[in-house]
Amino acid sequence: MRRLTRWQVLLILNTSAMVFLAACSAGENKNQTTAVTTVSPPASQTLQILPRPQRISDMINQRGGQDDAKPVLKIVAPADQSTINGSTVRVRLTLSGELTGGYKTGKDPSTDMGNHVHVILDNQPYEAYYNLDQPFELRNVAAGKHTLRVFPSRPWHESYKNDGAFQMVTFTVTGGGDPSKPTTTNTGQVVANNNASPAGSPASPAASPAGEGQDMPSSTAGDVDPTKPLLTYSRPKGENKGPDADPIMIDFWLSNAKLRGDGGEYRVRYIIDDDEPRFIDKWEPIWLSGWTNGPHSVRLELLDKDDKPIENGGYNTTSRDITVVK
Ligand SMILES: [Cu+2]
Repeated sequence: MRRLTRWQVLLILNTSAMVFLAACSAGENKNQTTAVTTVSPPASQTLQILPRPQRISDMINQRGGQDDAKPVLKIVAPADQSTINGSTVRVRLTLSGELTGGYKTGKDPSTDMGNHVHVILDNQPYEAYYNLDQPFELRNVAAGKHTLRVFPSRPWHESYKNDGAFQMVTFTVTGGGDPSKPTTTNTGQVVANNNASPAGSPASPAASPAGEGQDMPSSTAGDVDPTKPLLTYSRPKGENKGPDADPIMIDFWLSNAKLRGDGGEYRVRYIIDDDEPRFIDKWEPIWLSGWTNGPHSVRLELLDKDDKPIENGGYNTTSRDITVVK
């Protein structure tokens, strides 16, 4: 069945309210005037896929072959299947592989950009890790089982998709942090707010106008099988402004699944706000243009050959609340 758009739902609700109010005023409330608020339709948004923006092609050209690098990550800590006492998890990564064009991670102080690693606790929005020589810690991690996923990304947050780029471990925290406080990194970035409903529930764009950092659930691992098809949501997240506001890149990591356009049988479905679902059949980023200012939701789902969502610990269907600031 076709999904109703937000506007259609509003229209139905508004129409029912008017019928109800009319019925009331026909009865005992004859003398009472009732103001019926007219709901304005949201500013129209028609998204279209654009080719890779010129400013990014320019960056690729200036990077001297770094985009052909095949960076391979290793999660040294936490060790897979390890148990950590206390609530601080130290993350240590090493980088190897074909580091062509002088590829290295780190922020260029003049542009505040650079190659970096996306670090994902459970199924939270990623945190960026630029200088792998500096410590990276997750603090106030909740007691229980967790997953950590990492992969290298370009300065504009597009992931490297070569073999060995993506790594994942599962670990258990005993003791754990204070559940009334957020989980943060050692630099104070909030990784999980520990204050909302469980992960995996489709996000409503109105629920979290400030986007990322507002409504993040208490974080523990999904029951993920690392040998099964797995979609890892990467971009977009949080606030998207300036040149990142339009077009906005959708990017994800795929493990154990090849998309139809790449000779496999899987596909990725994406739903922006409550619009019609659309599909991605090649594993590469897409750039979507035409966003209206304000809050939006982006949902990615991994589908099998029958277009059915593939369950894997809840990670294969992920919604993020984002904000567009133009
Ligand atoms: Cu990034």
